Amino acid sequence: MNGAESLVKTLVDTGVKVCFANPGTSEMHFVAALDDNPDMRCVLGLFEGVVTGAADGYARMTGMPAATLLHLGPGLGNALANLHNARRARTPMVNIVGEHATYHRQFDAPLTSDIESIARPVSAWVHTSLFAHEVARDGAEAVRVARSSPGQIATLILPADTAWDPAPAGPAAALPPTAPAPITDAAIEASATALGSGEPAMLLLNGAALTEQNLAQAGRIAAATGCRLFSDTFVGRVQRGAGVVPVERLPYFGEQVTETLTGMRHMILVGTRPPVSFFAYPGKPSQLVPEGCQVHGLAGPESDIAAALSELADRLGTPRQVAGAPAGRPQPHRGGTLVPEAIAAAIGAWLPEQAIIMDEAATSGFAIPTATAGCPPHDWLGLTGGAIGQGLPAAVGAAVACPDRKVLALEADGSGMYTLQALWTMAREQLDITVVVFSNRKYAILQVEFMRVGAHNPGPKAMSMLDLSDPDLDWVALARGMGVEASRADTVDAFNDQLQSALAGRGPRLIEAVI
Ligand SMILES: Cc1ncc(C[n+]2csc(CCOP(=O)(O)OP(=O)(O)O)c2C)c(N)n1
Ligand SMILES: [Mg+2]
Repeated sequence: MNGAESLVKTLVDTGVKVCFANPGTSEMHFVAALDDNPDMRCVLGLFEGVVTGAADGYARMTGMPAATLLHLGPGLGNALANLHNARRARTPMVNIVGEHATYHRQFDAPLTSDIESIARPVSAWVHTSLFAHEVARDGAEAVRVARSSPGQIATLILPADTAWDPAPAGPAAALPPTAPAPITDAAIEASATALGSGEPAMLLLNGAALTEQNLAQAGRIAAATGCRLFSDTFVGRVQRGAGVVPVERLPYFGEQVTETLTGMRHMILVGTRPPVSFFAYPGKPSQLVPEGCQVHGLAGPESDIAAALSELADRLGTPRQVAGAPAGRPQPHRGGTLVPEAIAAAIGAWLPEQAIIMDEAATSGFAIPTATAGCPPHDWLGLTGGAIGQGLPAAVGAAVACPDRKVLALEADGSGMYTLQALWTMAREQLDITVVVFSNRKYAILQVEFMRVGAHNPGPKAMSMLDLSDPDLDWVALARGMGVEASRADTVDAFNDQLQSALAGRGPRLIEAVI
């Protein structure tokens, strides 16, 4: 057995069953080892941002890390934006980054770079293997770090000779990940006192707090005390729909958050930090905890969130069960030109049971959360780190993770263009994904932000930086060129027909919604 084979076997043995890959010469022995291992699924991405975004989507849905395979510093660099999003989602992930053989580095061949420095800002753990016989143990440690609460990114750099040299001892055994941190009685007591004060209070939830089970506990707390339940604006994954305890989502703009939270006296944090404005704006506050509101840290992201919520609910003496969101679907619109509200109504009308929505719809998606609130239970994945280009790759990963569930990727046109190569992987793997591209042919949000930051009136040169027309993107041709069946809709009726047929069928489909 060589080092690469010992690593792949270790990954499989420790629960890593999928490798999203974009390989090069230095990774050839790792690629060969994948071949020998029927328990490791390999998925090719044609850009490294697709690879890491897919690994993120996969782990959000399974709770288990996928491996990525990336080519030296430049490959890792291409992958960085979606590694940033994954880090912000607290996603478990194991990156395997190929490197020149240990003895070759001194010659400064063209692909030589400081890989560890590129990896560090997005990784909780970075390590370069030095000997083939250490690779398996290093791999087990990478999986241990990735699986440690609440989920982390581990990057293992694999010099080519550590992959091809013999590793006779073979694979390494799994190492126990760090468990969620226990909750103190003092934290439960402080939160119970605040909630019992009769003053306006809220829970701010993120991470594991947004699973159906943990939301049920949060719902018990709300039923007992009248507190409101909020999530952060952008969350990795929230379970929602009929029968699930609903959460309000904090709005995007700071002043909307301030308005929403006015009068709040207690904010209890569960799996998150106090809210801050996405950007700074001249003369506007960065921190969004309202004046006079006390913040109570019940559970951090790394904490045992399930225990925190259930123990607090028990302490408050609440009923064992509370009702979730009522079932109900909107009526689809009929006739007329296509507008975002009509798209939202259609999605609400026909969203399949157990669908997975990946939301990167940006400004066009505003009506979809309300339209789908009473749909059958589904998962909602968000853009956690603000680095656009996550949606299509994460949809790939979610579909690989959950082959029996329909994935609906809601994709703004500008965001989609960063990682559109994901469409090819959808076709190659025949993934059951319906992509709706919101083709407004502009960076609409930046046109709004232009005014909000107080920049002077935009002239034609400035506006052309925020505009995607001239030429118009032809999403139908782009998708077909990568093997994905596609159609265009600019009327409500056409969109309704196309969405219904896409959701009723199986396999990848793209609808360009011209709005
Ligand atoms: C990696 C990355 N590059 C650039 C940006 C800056 N940015 C934020 S929104 C945006 C345009 C979004 O346009 P689109 O996806 O079409 O959504 P729309 O605003 O039109 O709804 C850009 C370029 C970013 N957030 N992330
Ligand atoms: Mg746009």
